[in-house]
Amino acid sequence: MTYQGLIHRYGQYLDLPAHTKTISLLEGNTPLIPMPRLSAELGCELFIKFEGLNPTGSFKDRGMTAAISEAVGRGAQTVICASTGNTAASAAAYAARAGLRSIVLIPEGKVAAGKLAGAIAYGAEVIQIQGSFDDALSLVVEITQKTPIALVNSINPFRIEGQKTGAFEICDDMGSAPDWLCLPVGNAGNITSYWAGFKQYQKGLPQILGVQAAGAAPLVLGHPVEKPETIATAIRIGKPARGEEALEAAHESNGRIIAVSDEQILSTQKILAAEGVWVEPASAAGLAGLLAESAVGKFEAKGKRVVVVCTGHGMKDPSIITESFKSPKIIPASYDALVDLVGV
Ligand code: AN7
Repeated sequence: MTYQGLIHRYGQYLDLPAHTKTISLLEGNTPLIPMPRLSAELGCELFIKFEGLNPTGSFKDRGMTAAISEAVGRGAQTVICASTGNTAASAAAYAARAGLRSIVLIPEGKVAAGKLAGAIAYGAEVIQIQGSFDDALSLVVEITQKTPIALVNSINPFRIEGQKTGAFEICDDMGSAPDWLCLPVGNAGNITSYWAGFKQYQKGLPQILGVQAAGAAPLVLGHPVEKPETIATAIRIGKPARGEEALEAAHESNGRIIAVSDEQILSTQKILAAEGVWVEPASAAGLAGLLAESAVGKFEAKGKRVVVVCTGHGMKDPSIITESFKSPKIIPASYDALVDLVGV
């Protein structure tokens, strides 16, 4: 039978109410890509779980199929979220599919072009907030407490249920859990979901390396960050809603949460692209963290199977690339000019 999406495949493992009415775009089922050159360099067996290949280009679709399916089944007519961009695009797509109105609040001027375009294309009402993601999240929490609008941020428990499927897929593909799982941490829904998923699936437990951007690293600093700043706008979050659970996941798994600089994030984005895997900046954070740990001898690589979750596609944030690279050269439409330039 052809693939029918995550609720169809893993619904029996997800704690969703009986009224849930499946809304799917055939999300999930993303590839676990072997990385032979990086494996050789690091001395471990490294795989990328490429979540950028979900229908709206990020891992958010795993949680959104569950959250929107529950919301529509309970009769919700409008959904809302705060977002650094990917949640907005995903909520907009699944709401459109379900025939719901969607409203998304984003921090003014801090959302990557591909995400904003997606949210608009799928028909969301996009509202820019003169403030941070954290300010936007407070607003959507308040409005959903006082009105029938449904909240689809990862505070919504069904988002976590759906996102557990990332862990299930990895276990199914590898036969058991890897030794390490590395991933970026922003609002901390994904790390919470993966840990819950691995615990539930009982195919072994990885150590978890959660990675924040240095300018937005509340879980490393141990306190909220009032004015988070990073080029990785997806994880430009100063007060993670599930911060406690993220710290618990790191602790219980005998792992840790660390921070990497924007320079490390951008150089790792290039390393991945040089392997044919183009991810958005935030999505390079997991590997950036692993490389940093390895460089200072804190990563015991030998014989280890490591999965790095790359959460969003590079096409989400094209300007990061075009701004930092020289524009393509321009020549006349002539063979001689081409041969001259190519130098053959
Ligand atoms: C590519 O879209 O918070 O720790 O509003 O887009 O579960 O928040 C996005 C987060 C990592 C962090 N990678 O995941 C949003 C939003 C990418 C992301 C994260 C996000 P969480």
